[in-house]
Amino acid sequence: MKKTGNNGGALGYVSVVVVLAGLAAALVWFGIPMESSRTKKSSFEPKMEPEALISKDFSWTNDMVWIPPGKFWRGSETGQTDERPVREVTISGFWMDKTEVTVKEYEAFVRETDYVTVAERRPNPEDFPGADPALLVPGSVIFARPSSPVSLNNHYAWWTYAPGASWRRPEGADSSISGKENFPVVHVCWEDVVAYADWAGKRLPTEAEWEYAARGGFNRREFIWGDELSPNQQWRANIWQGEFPMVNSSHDGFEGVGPVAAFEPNGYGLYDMAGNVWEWCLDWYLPDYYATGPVIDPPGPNTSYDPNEPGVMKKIMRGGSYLCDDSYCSGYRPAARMKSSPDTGLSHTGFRCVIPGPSPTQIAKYLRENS
Ligand SMILES: [Ca+2]
Ligand SMILES: [Ca+2]
Repeated sequence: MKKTGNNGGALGYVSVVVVLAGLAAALVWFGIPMESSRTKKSSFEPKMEPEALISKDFSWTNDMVWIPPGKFWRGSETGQTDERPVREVTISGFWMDKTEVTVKEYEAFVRETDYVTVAERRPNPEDFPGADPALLVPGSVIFARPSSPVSLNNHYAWWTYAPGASWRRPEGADSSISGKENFPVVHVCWEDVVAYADWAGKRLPTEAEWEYAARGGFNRREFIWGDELSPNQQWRANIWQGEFPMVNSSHDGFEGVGPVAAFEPNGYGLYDMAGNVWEWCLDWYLPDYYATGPVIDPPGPNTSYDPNEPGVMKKIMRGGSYLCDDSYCSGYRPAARMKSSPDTGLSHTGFRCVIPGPSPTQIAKYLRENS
């Protein structure tokens, strides 16, 4: 198992602002704001108390699994420096979506609310001083496999701004979601996923909750299924085989995003906690948070700092994607941390949600007393 330097981050350092600026000489970017004005500030307060759900039916539990309260060893001694120090962390129980949020689920939210995702909004010219307004069109960033060898240090070689790309057109203006209802929704930025979570009466998982759930009740394993990447030559997740970013041998059965739940679930019954698409978390990113943060239900820091891009606030995302391979990213390890600009949805980024309670025991008690 190779442990590379920080190059795995290049998959996550992409911001729509930076890519736009990198692509067109006409787009001269004089400073990256904390949050692009393409997004509006999104204050999220977890509002789901156990009592809030007691009066409703419990059919929502069908698509979620209960992650029991407990302790786990967070981080990795052998991974990146921001995965240390390894500390035992205590987590309260919560429900978690079994799968990444699907196109069908996101579509239901949009149909009911008329929500317009950030990728579908016209970029604000004030964010791009000096740019030709004609170039500022709605769109998103997609992976485009280079046709000749490229330096792994230059992620512009495989990320490109695609006008018209959005969750409805995941591969660009001419693509569609027809037949992909069971695929994870992508091209959703942090604001877009929080809007969905609010609508669904859920919230994003904290980074600690996400890792605890991903480990599936097993401690200190390299991967969520064990310590071998592909036991018996069997791939256990939709990741990248071949030579990133040019040769994708798709030995796991999927060249790009695949349908949710195509692989065996983890120990808690959660699907795709490794690979397929990255999953946004609630937390800001701080590289040294494990050394300084609390060890009981860590809520995440209240600020962000990424030494690789000091001017850009970053949110955590977890689990790796179909673009992660052993030599380059290995973001599918449960300990691997990734961060990305919250204003940017990408073709490999989605999410899933959690609900802190009530526990199955509380539900059973309620049903007993109210039947
Ligand atoms: Ca694959
Ligand atoms: Ca995933």
